[in-house]
Amino acid sequence: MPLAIADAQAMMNVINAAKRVLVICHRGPDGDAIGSLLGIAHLLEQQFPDKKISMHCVDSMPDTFLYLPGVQRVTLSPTAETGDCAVFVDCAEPKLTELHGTHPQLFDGSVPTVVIDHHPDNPRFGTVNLVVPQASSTCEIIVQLADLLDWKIPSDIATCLLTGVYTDTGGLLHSNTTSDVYRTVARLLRSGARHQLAVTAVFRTAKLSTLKLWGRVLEKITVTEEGGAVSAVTEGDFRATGADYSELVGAIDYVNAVPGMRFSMILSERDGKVKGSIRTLREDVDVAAMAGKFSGGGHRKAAGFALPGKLKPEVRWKVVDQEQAAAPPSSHPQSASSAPSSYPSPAVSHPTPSSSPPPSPPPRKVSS
Ligand SMILES: [Mn+2]
Repeated sequence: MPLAIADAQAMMNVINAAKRVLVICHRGPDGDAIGSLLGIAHLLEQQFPDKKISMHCVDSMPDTFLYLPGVQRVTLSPTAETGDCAVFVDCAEPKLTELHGTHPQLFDGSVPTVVIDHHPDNPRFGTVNLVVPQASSTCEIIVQLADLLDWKIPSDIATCLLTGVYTDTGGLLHSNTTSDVYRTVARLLRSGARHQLAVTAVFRTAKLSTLKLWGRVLEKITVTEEGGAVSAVTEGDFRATGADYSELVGAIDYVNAVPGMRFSMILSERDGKVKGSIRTLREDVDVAAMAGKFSGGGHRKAAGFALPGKLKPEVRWKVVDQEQAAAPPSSHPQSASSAPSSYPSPAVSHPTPSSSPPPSPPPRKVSS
């Protein structure tokens, strides 16, 4: 269901009644969070020149997005005053802002708020909620909003909004890339969005440390008996490559590219925990259920978990008799078909979290 004009008008009533507008996105901001933060803030400045519009995020902006016009104006936590209103973008729930503890007035109804989001499980925590689960991204909703209200989208704002559509659809490759997404992209390009700027920064730029870390991930891929492509990175890998944890994001797509797998997984060690990211391309595999076994969660095709512990690599050797070793190649990718017939066939198991079962960690959802 597209955005309703009544919702757009309800948002206008909140903004009209306020002196200042605090626009807020979630912690650990991605392209959609930052694109929608800048996009709606700039649109509001254009439409309400007499109001003070400020942009906030508890985390600083990642280098990848420093090309976005106006990004340097984003500041950390806001100071909420009487007469303010707040607009939350791309926030699936209050705690993702990290302001729920420090700024209760933004969540208890004292300050009127507008929530613009596309996450289906958004609890609609605003005074006015523009929640459109069918939208690929929050930026796509903001384009709809601007068109409903007959607001112009100048080139700089179009570049911000296009960035969010690109990043949340993985460069128009994910299954959420509907015909509406293509229409939105065409509309933004007509408005002068600088798409090569976005493509180069988001999809064609990687730090040396990131490439080195990904090299380790790719080198260590093993195929498990259950049909999983699994890799793992240790604290030592992070130290040796100089990469931080955030640089692992995206590597899973390469592990997931091994043909014929039921699922793919990257295990990573961080701060005494082992984090797992799981993906699948198959309809008949539910990785959220797999992650659930380790107190994690997520979606059917992308999920994750975190367990206390460390990674312990393990090598398994299997002794087979001559007849078996000489048998024609089986369908199993680890069969020793090319080994001389009298050799034992090596089967390398994937590294597994080596800790004893954790003292039942509280159920949590690990974003994937
Ligand atoms: Mn989003």
